[in-house]
Amino acid sequence: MDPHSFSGAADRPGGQPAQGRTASRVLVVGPYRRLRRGGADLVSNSNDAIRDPQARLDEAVGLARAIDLVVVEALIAPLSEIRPATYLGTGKVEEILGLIKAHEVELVVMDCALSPIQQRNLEKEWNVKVLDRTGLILEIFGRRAKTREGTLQVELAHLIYQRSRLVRSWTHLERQRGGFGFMGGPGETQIEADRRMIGERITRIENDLKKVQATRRLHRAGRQRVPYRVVALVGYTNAGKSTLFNRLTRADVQAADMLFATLDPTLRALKLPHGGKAMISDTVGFISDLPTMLVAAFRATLEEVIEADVILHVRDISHEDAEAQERDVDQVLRQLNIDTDSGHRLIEVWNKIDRFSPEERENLARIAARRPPERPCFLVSAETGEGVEALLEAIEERLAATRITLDLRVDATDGAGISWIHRNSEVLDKHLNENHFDMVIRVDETKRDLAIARFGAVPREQDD
Ligand SMILES: Nc1nc2c(ncn2[C@@H]2O[C@H](COP(=O)(O)OP(=O)(O)OP(=O)(O)O)[C@@H](O)[C@H]2O)c(=O)[nH]1
Ligand SMILES: [Mg+2]
Repeated sequence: MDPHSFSGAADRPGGQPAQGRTASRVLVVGPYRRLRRGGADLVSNSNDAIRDPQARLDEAVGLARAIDLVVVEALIAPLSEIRPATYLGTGKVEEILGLIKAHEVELVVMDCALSPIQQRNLEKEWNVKVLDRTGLILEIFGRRAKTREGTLQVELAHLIYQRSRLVRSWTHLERQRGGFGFMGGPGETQIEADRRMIGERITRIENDLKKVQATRRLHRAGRQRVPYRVVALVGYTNAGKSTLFNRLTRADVQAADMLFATLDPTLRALKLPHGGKAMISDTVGFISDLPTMLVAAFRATLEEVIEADVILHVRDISHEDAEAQERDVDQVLRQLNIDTDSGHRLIEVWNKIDRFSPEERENLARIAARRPPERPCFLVSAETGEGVEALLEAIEERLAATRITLDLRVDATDGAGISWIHRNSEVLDKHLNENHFDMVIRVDETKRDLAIARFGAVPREQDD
């Protein structure tokens, strides 16, 4: 059975076929809390980033469209408080019921995180399937995954989500929809069996994942022996990472005006202006309120980012929510234990500057110039190529600067230590003196403290 199938609309009239499936008619609801700031209506997400409610709703509509749902109506439902039973107040629930009937809606997307009980109650009230933001994002990822690892990771996230939502309350929705996707909830009698089955599948997938990841780690180890540096692209979905990736490598990965166009990581060679070489990786985009289970499931894929020498944070600087998006990306990076404050690995790329007038660009350039040197940013247009050369120069400079030369002494019998050194550094010089080696090594800044802690290594002067 297709684990990501959803079949809520398969037998209903009015849906349009899309890629062999029947597209559901969808109503998108943005139940946003009101925040009054400076006279304007704004909303906040779990990250307390302030957003324009319409932009937030547009994003939710974009997410629904990303899996070919037909959005027949989208509305903001301003909230003063969250109701435990139905999330929305009774009046809103009634009003939406009217819309559902009028537009023959088959699925409601609630752009928030619903508890299983709230989801069930709303489904009962409206007699249609209800999907929350997490569910929708999981559904998209399910459609996008192409590699074996990507598929397994998404499936794992799905199962963990499903397990968390198995409650004894689904009597109204039988297994009629079938499928393993969470768009059809299990019937009550099925719960115990489902829980056991999900548990078993989780174990099996975790084992499969370990195998796939072990293979990938071998490849990476092979690459590290040739000490290639890695540049990783991160950023909000649709910021232009793949477009920049293509521009930098002359590759041809899919870039599209679509949320989560990229899911599986791609790695290519990157030639730098002064003969330097690195690998560059394009990865999945982030989004506001990205389910933590997805970040966890993708952790291994994001290893390229975690271990990268330079991280390019690509931002759509022309987006009205650019600041909120930046905070969301920072939050995910922190979840991956990437220090966003010290910034010695991070370069911000302010993309899509072609959308600005010359005056606006000058203004942006002034703001950029005022940033502290350890938090640099570059104005580029991945589309036209403007500013890309300067960015490449900066990457090369950064890669050179992060290599540090160290002197150290290691016991000749310390096999593990010597092997660590060879794996993690360039050995410039090595002498056997009685029972120890004196070595001169060059390491990335990220490995410096480890080398000092483990071997008492001493950094050389910078001009060495
Ligand atoms: N005007 C303009 N549009 C751009 C620029 N860079 C990217 N775009 C457009 O922005 C959209 C998203 O670009 P992608 O490169 O797919 O974005 P991404 O960050 O890879 O997105 P995901 O893979 O979905 O996370 C596409 O329609 C691009 O053509 C730019 O510099 N200027
Ligand atoms: Mg992409």
